[in-house]
Amino acid sequence: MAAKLNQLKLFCLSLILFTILPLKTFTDETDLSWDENGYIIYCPCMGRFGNQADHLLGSLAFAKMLNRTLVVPPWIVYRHHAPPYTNVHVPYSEYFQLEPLKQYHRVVSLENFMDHMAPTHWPPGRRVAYCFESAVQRSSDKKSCPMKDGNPFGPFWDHIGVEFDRSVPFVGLYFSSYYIPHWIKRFPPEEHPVLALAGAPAQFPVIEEHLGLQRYVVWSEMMVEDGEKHISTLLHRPYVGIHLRIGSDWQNACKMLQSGDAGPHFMASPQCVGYDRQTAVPLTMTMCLPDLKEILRAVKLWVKNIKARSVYIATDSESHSSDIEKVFKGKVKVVNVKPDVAQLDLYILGQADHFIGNCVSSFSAFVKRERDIHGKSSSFFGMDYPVKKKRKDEL
Ligand code: GFB
Repeated sequence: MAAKLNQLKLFCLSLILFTILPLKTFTDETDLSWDENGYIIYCPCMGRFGNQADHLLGSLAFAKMLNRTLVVPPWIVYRHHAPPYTNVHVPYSEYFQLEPLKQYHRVVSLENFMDHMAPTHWPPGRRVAYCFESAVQRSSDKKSCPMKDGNPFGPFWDHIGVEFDRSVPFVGLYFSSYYIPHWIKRFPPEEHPVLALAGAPAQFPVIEEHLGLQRYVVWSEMMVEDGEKHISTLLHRPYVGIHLRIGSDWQNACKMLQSGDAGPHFMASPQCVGYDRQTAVPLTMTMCLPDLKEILRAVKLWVKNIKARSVYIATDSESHSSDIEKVFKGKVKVVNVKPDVAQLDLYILGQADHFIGNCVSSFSAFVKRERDIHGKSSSFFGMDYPVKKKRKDEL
């Protein structure tokens, strides 16, 4: 009997060793074997999280069109007001899973690329920078791509220990699908295996065609665990999630609307005014910078609409939580966490039963895209007005 049991154990062990483990190794090797079609590596050097996320979607699409592997950069987090008082480079996989991106296109994390591929295939001495000719003109020596000029450019490449050996400027090439044949002709992978770019090969905000790529941006297990813990301990469903982008940097940005310097397309605004400039609805100051009256109006409307029992406030500055509490006379729980990691706010907003965002903010846009993918309802401050009650004779 004991001998039979041992035989069975041996059989199970061999099954694991010869079938499951090789599969795992295969996955890892595929990730780390050199792609002859070449790579795209870039610095997510424009804006903060929402801007970087928009750029990631466009870059993914660009890499797929060029049939090159995308080297997924870390998130650049600007921690200048709190320790460590500098830029922090957070690996993509800390907030999101890398695997789901691969359902769309070949990717490798920057960390893996530098540790396992760069030493052999992109070693010091062979590191070429690619940039627009106009950027070269702006550089101090007027000869090379200004890959490391200023913050966050310098610290980004420094943190992975990259110095560039030479520059290849280009003209007449842009990042839209129209130019793909030109890119392929100009930079064949045999001669240009790694296209290292100073910024994302993408437009901001993300173009309408690429909004759906958000489905491949899937939260990491750690973020889900943390987010769900906060939701279950602090909130009662249904809950309305709101994003208040009202801090001083934002007030300054919205002033451009007052001065008439911005059209309807201002930062992330195509998400609510429409992507077509010809038909875009006007962008108002209340949409960019809702005042307390507008905040209370929208929250009241949506709490009533979905019979919410809680309101979750994500904010870049003031929460207005006591004003909101007063409106509901203690009948609705109002929660504001002010997390150290902004992505926790994003997660909780993404899971809300209704979301009210800021149309102009790419932080809100991230939430809106994610909710659209999952068929969840969203609205924007300054846009949805209470539906007029129909008179009885209209019914
Ligand atoms: O995400 P983001 O690019 O959106 O940048 P915008 C705003 C940053 O502010 C976020 C913090 O990444 C967060 O770090 N932040 C904003 C918040 N709202 C919240 C919030 O509700 N909760 C938490 N925890 N943090 C652009 C910037 O911002 O605005 C540009 O990327 C520039 O650099 C421009 O400042 C004016 O599109 O709103």
